[in-house]
This record gives sequence, structure tokens and C-alpha cells, in this order.
Amino acid sequence: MLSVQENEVAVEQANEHVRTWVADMAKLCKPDQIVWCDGSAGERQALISDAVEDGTLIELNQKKWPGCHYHRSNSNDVARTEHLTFICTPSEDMVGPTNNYMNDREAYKKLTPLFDGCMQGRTMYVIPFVMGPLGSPLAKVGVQITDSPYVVLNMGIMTRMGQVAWDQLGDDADFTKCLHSVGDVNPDRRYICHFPLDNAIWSFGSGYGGNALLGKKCLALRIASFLGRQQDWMAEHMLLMGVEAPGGEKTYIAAAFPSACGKTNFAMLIPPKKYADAGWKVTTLGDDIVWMWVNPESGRLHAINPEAGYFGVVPGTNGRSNPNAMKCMARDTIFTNVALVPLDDGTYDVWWEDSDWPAPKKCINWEGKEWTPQIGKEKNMKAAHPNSRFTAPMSNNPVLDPAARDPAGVPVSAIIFGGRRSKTIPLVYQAFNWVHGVYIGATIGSETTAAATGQTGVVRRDPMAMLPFIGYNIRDYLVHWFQMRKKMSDCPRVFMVNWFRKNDAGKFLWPGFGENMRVLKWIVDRCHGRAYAKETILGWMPRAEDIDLEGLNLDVDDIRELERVDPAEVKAEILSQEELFLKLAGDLPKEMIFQRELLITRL
Ligand code: SAT
Ligand code: MN
Repeated sequence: MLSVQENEVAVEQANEHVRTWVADMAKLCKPDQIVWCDGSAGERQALISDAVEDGTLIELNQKKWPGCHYHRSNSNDVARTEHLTFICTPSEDMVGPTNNYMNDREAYKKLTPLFDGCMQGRTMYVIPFVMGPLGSPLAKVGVQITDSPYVVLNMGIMTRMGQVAWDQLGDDADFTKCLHSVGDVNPDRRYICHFPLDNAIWSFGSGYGGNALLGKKCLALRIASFLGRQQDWMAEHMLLMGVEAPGGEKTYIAAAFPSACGKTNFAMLIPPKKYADAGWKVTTLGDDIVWMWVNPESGRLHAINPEAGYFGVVPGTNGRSNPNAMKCMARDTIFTNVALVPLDDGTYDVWWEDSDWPAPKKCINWEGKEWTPQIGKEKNMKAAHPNSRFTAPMSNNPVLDPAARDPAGVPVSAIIFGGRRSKTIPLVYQAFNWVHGVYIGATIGSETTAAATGQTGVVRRDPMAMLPFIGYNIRDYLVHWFQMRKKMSDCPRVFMVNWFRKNDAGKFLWPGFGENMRVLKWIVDRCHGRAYAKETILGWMPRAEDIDLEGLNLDVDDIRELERVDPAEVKAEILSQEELFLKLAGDLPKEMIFQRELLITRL
């Protein structure tokens, strides 16, 4: 029995395994009270009221932003902290060369004193949640303990939270144990530890996004990728979209891009008028994570989005770059670390760089400091943090695919990899086969942007855009990708795209955004055997006449440059993959070596 006060009704729904674990964690964290969340609308309203009362949230002008609130995080706590993120197992070989390693017993020993008494004077919230459509063979139950009401409110948007999780779990002990405390938000005492063998996550000292909403990167990618390898499925850092052709033919596509390549924009793409008029439609299933498994009846790869909301970057989002995202955040949204604009009537608006609205004369920036366009310029200070976010329910998305809630998932016809490359990589090409596609994905390179720290324009390798999210040894991860082929009777086609190629003058050659529909159409047509492609050293490529360029105002030289495959540049590319290959030296799956050799031969 617990000595602290609990809400009796909700606790009764939890099974013995959950209750025992929560009791143990309560003994460690010593909260003043325990609140078992039921995920109801009433509970959400009460939590919001309390959060507004104590300043955690600020209510926005309800006419402009119905149901929306503002949150400013601690200024040292604004992004994931990869250097403080660990995979904790008995042996280092299990986590491989791309993860930070901590021995699991050492990790518990190190973190236990931090959690000891950390919730004194605070409330411990117990959040039951499901990742994935209810009843899906892949849906997973997690239970997160946290002392942050902001985290509870975000989890309420990003997951299926409450009673549904107890229903899905039944009497099972099979749930991910997620322990979280913001502690004193001290970066010197911040640890995001994953225990894949225990199906557990301990996160201390951060209230932000992927560090604290443990269902997201921690469970749905790191822990899930580990489970997926054991159980023959895949957890990937991909968006998931539906493309409907005139006449109603539906094609589902998953796509992996490293950060700052416009994943959310692509997932919500609006076809240009000409395409819309002809009957083309693009619908969103997810913008960040997919779980995929082989459907035993069809022999095809089926996918679900484990999440129920979007946690998207705000700056740069506007009615031109992503009108659907603007609609997603129009109501019932939490804005984190954008700029807060006090209005004359005492209410608040929000603002961010590259929004639809001109800069306010005066506002409070993400650090809580006074900001004017003048101060911004003089001190080189942003109003909104470049990684400021909106948390919005997927039900707000006007182009949400009806199958987003289908437990059976959708069959995936194509997997697209992409990166931000000013040179070398053409607009689009198709892998010769699955194994070649895995090689392409494993060697994705993307140029760093100003949003990240360090040099800009440097090509970083980011295998499958999963580098910070593979929860085990990358060698085994790549082998798993190769092995999956044998389990499918019909496998997705694999493509590489690059929207970011520039000419010698440094100008982007491709218009991007909605016009990416033209490339998407070629991909869809390839999946259905309708489009022509020519063989090149990189893969199957469209000829200029195979992509619809009508109305784009591209000149012939631009098109030629977009599609150019330069053997000298490809050679440099192969050499620059060496760093990745060396990192994996000795552990590299042989298919990776063979594919590179074949590419060299084609040169
Ligand atoms: O903070 S999150 O990890 O959820 C978002 C991101 O960094 O991709
Ligand atoms: Mn992501």
C-alpha cells in the first residue's frame, strides 16, 4: 500500500504489474501525491487551468487561437541532448559505435540517487498511453511517470492516453516503464537512459520534447527498434503519406529525411493546382515515426504511425511553406519557445521568424527577454528559438488520411530516402533493388544548416536518418534491414530524392514544396510500372521528359544540372563515405561492402 494520496477510481483500472512498479517508483521519488491520469477531457481542462494558474502555461487570445496555450521552457533545455542520451545494457557491443554506452547496472546506480526524493513537494502523474492505433498488432502500451504537468498535456496530444491503455494492456506485464522527472533542470544532472533489456526508460533533468515525452523518440524509436529486431518488425524515423491518383488508386509512401530537410512539409504536401484539378490528393498518416511489419496475408510491408499528434518545428512554417501545418496548429495546440506577443486587450498572441505575420513592434522572446526587430538585429537575437515547437493533435490535420487510425496499417509501396545536398545527388533516382536501397539509405548524407551548431554546409552521414535513434548496434540494425527482404514476397521500391541541389551561383535548382508532387508522381508511376527510367551508375533515373516540368519555368540547363550524375563527384562521394565505413570496420555487413564495390564497378 502507498502512503501517499491517490485518486482511487483511476488506480483501480491499472493491473497488478503496473501498480507494483508505480509503488516502487513512488517509494523512490517520494511525491506528495499521485495522480493516475484517465485521459478524459475534464482532466485535461483541470490540468490546463492549474498550469495557467501557476504560470506553466499562458493562455493565448482565444479568438485567434482557440484552445491554444504558450509554454516557455528553461533556456538551457530547448532540444534533445544527444551527448546525454545513453543505451544501457550489460555489454558495450550491444549498443555499437553510434550510441553512448552506459553499463545498465551502473546506470541504475548513477540515476537512483537523482530520483531519490526528487518529487518531494510535487505531484507524481501516472500516464498510461498507447503507441499506435488501438488494437493494432504492433500497438504498444507505455506507462510514464512524470512530475511535469506540461509533459502530461503534451503526452495527451502525442499519444492515445488514458483508459484505452489499460484496455489494451489487460493483465499483461508487457508495458514500457517510463520514469521521468524534470529534477532541477540542471544540464549537469541530465540523463536520458534507455534499458532495452528491461523495456524501461529513465529520464532526468529535462522537460523538453524528445527528452521528456518518452513515448516519442525514446520508446517509439530507440526501444521499439530494439524490440522490432527481435520480433521481425521495424521502427523507423519516417513520415507516412498517402497519394491518391485520379480515379482513386491509393499509394502509400514512407520517407526518411535527416532533420532540417522538410519532413513535416512533405508529409502535408499540397499538390499544385494543375494536379489537384486533375484529381491528385496527398494525405498524411504521420510526420515523424513509422512502425512496419510484414503482413502475413499480403506478404507486403504494412505501416502504422505510432503517434497521435505532431511535435513540429514552428519557425519557417507559414501559409506558403505548409498551409496544412498552419491549420493543425490553429486550435488546441501548445506552442513552446516561440515569441509571446502581449496585445492591447491584455491577451497574448504568438510570433515566429518566417511566419505569415510581420514582426511585432515589441514582444517577449523565447528566453523571456524583451525583443524588438531593432534589438533582434543589433544583438543578432531570435524572437522564437529555431527549435521552437507546436504540439497539435493529428485530428486537426485537414488532410489526415482516414487510415491513420486503422489498426491494420497501410501497405507501403515506396520508401524514399533524402538529404540536403547542394551537389552530387540528383533530384531523384530509384534503387536497383532492396539491398541496393538499403545501401543508399545507410549512406544518406545531409549538409548541416545554420540551425545546428558548428560549421554549416558540412555533409554528415545519417544512416536511414536514424543515427541518434537506433537503440542497438548499427551493424545488427543494417543486417535486420537486409533480412527483412526475405520475409516479404513483394517489397517496397526504394528511392533517393534531393530537393536542395544548387547551381554554381548557389541558387536552388528545384522549387520544392508543392512542386515536389511532380517527383512524387514519377515515384508513384514507377511503383505501378507506368513510368520510364534509364539506368545510370546511381540507379534508375527519369529522363527530363519523364518528369512533368510544365509551368515550372526551369531552363534546360537547370534541368540538366538537376539530373547530372558526375562520375568524379560520385567518386568523391564514395570516398567521403569512408568515415562511416571505418566507424563500422570489422562489423560492416557484407552486403554494404558488395554494394559499394558494385557502385565502384559501375563508375
Ligand atoms: O524533441 S524531439 O526529439 O521530439 C524532436 C526532434 O528533435 O526531432
Ligand atoms: Mn524527428
